[in-house]
Amino acid sequence: MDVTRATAVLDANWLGTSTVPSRALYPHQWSWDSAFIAIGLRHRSPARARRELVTLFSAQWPDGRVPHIVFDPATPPEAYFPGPGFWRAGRTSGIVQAPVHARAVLAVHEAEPDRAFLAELYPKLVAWHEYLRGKRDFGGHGLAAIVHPWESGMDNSPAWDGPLSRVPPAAGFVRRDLEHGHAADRPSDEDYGRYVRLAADYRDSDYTDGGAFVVEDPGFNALLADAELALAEIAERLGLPSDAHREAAARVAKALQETLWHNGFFFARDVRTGSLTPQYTCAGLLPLVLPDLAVAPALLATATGPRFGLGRVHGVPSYDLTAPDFDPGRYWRGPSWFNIGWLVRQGLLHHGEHALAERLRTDLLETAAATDFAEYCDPLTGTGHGTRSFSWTAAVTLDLAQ
Ligand code: 9WN
Repeated sequence: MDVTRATAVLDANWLGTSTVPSRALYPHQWSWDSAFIAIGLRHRSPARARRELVTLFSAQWPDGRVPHIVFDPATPPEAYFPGPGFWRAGRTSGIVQAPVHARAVLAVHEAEPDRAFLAELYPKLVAWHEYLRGKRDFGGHGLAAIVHPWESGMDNSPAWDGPLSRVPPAAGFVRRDLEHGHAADRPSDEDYGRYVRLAADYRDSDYTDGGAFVVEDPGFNALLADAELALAEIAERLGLPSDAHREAAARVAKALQETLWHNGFFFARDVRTGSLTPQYTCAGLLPLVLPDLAVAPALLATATGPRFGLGRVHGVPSYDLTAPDFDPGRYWRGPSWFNIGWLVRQGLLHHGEHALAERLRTDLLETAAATDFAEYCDPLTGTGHGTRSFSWTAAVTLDLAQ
């Protein structure tokens, strides 16, 4: 029943060669959304899941970056801001999102083996990871830096408040998101002004220089290390050498540990000041996806403690439940997101926490169905927030229902 409804959500959001996260709020293809969508879709239509990823990588830039948005030419430009006219980068945006794609490609192949698909995507994934580990190593010690909060996928995370405070907000633009979402569930106007300023500055540097916001995010880098491990498996399935990928994964994981681990948690680092941002956010839990994480017991203690309440709340809160500015309904400043729940569950399975993983799985399935596949939910009550019929919430349902 829930599987039927989740499938219907993905069918309704399918554009013909890719899936929109949401018809009204996000009417184009988004990078990390497509990876989660493919992970769910593979159970209903492996062919469509392959197409989703092939379409995304058809928009890869010559320097290897995979853009965070691929614009749908049939959608009016005013439907989403900032649109193609703002980015001036052809049919894409110019920033990136977290590299969950190798994991998705491998998962899709496992659902229905297809050597041609793997062979087509492998060199593209290699170029993508090389871009991140090379050109994005602004800090110079082996971590990929993000240059915009949108790149983290956790736009208004409290961890960005410090670095963002250096960015003067832009004015003179119209927020399209507020036509489809409640203002209380979305980032503030001031934050939006800063996002627009940063994106314009990056665009004006021809998408090369980091500006005022250059941050090493533990979530982004944990997913990069995991992606290299997935790429090693893809190489092995193709009969190619895989050592370089495993070594790359180990280097990123080591840098993560040495640079971002502090007092039992992973924090983001502001490259411009050299300091760790002090907020406990769900990005700091994502290193749990790495099977060889020596600090997993300490991190699990934080995950199950009062700050995240894992097992006693709905999903995985995006922000510290004990922080004075925790907000259960506002975007990445408190609510639980279903893709993060899916990733943390993978981590729990890696580290032998089977009972907790099962509790999380059941809760994610129930909450997704009860909220009509909401974009995010209140961790304390399970009430849905944001848009409904959200693609990755439906996709995560399809995968967890297996
Ligand atoms: C900006 C599409 C995307 C997700 C992000 C989420 C939100 C966009 C926005 O929607 O960001 O990229 O307009 O707010 O934060 O994680 O990929 O679903």
